[in-house]
Amino acid sequence: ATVPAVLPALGAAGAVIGMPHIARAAEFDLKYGNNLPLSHPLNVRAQEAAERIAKESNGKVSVKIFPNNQLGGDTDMLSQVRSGGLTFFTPSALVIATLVPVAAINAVGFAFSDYDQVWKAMDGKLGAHVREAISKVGLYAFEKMWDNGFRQMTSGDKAINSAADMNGLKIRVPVSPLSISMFKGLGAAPASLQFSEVYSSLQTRIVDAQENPLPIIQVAKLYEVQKFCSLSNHIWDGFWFIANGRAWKGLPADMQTVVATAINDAGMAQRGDIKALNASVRADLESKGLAFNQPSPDSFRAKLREAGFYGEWKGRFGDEAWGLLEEAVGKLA
Ligand code: X2X
Repeated sequence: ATVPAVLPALGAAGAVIGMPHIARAAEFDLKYGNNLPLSHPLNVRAQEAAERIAKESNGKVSVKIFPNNQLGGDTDMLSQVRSGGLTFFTPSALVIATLVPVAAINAVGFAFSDYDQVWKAMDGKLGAHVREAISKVGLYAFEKMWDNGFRQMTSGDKAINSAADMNGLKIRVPVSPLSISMFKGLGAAPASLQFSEVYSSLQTRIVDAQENPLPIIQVAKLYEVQKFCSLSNHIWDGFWFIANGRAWKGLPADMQTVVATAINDAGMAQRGDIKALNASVRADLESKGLAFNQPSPDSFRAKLREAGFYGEWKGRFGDEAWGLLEEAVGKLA
């Protein structure tokens, strides 16, 4: 190779004229971990947000995504985002509640009846109350919650038509005190397992049932290891997009704006994706062999009341949060 006798002149921005553009290392290398397969709308929209952030920050901020429990399960990622090993994480409200108990308030059984109620509450006073509680443990929660969906039950041996069918049912639930309490109240035998273990625990029959929104049942292929799906709509669940507090404060204000705008906009688009999927995914799952039924919520609600579920959780969440929930959905207990 020949060495040029005269080095090319440096341009104003420091780029070498006549040389191919060499990507500079970002000033802020941020890591985002989550528990869902790449094909889930959460990952599709997060990838778009990462590209927008790179562009609008002129390459200063880079967000690298670790999907599908690559960095460990929810419990591991929650401790990583607290320590700063991870910058961003999207725990379900059920899961971040192990750290911030009031965050599970949206998951009270059969509280929300539709998405109008959900977004009015979570984009309004109830969501603000939870974000405030999240900030007290050194985490920053972006304004717009992302959608997981209304949770439905699947089972392997028999369809769940009423609360009576849940007696003794071994059902996997997330690592969430509220989920355990609710399914015990329904007479089932719930087991907390991280999402990374759900498919194999159903396959090996450690548990016989699980509960998740339809888009997750689809992308995680749970129809391969379950036969029945009961459209119970028992919990509305969403993901809080959270950041390590120190890392967040370490970003200059203009970069915070770029990141927050991209993430909140992506969250809004992701809500639309789940809405569209909700309309189409049942037919797809039926074609894959899952048998659907739609039980009335009455027997489930009655069983939960009888078990003292609502009274207990009103006490645990406190009057202020419970009042905000009831403002959104009507009287519960
Ligand atoms: O673990 C689950 O079931 C999931 C994917 O819905 C949550 O993140 C709570």
